[in-house]
Amino acid sequence: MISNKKKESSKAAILKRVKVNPEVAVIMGSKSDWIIMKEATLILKKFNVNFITKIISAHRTPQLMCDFAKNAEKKEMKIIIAGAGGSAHLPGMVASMTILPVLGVPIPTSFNSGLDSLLSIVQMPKGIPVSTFAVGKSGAINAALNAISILALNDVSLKKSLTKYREDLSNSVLRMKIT
Ligand code: RP5
Repeated sequence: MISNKKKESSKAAILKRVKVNPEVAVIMGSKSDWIIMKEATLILKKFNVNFITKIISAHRTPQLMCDFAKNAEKKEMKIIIAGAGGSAHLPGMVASMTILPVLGVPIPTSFNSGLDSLLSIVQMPKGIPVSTFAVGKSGAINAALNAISILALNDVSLKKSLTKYREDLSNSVLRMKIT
């Protein structure tokens, strides 16, 4: 059983972090991807990580994609989370134009629940990596948590928050009961 005092201190650990310029970009190929990608932003908000969101279509707005990818580092972005569905070339194309880590989230589609998106993002030929996550909301959440763990390498308060988050996860399982 977690005491109220403990609960409060865990909340404080997460809220303590001083906001800095956006460090994470959450981009997606279409507004239709937002229902999935929103999950990543909820996690980033929870950890008080500043981010931007942007719709960038690799095949419908290729110039916008190039401009974004080439300028992301100059704008002091540290990590790019990119969601795309179908042929899902957005994460790979963005990764080809920046050395920032690109975390790819396959969006579910009507074809085999998004297997097309998953294979497209995960099968990057050697040389240009895209870290690839599970299809759908779990992938979006884990991409955000992975971004936080990368940022936590140089951020003590984020590291504490992430450790607490893991403890809370463990505790939630320990509290599970089968009726
Ligand atoms: C991709 O095509 C997007 O990432 C989206 O998942 C998919 C469908 O886009 P809409 O037709 O809904 O705009 O570019």
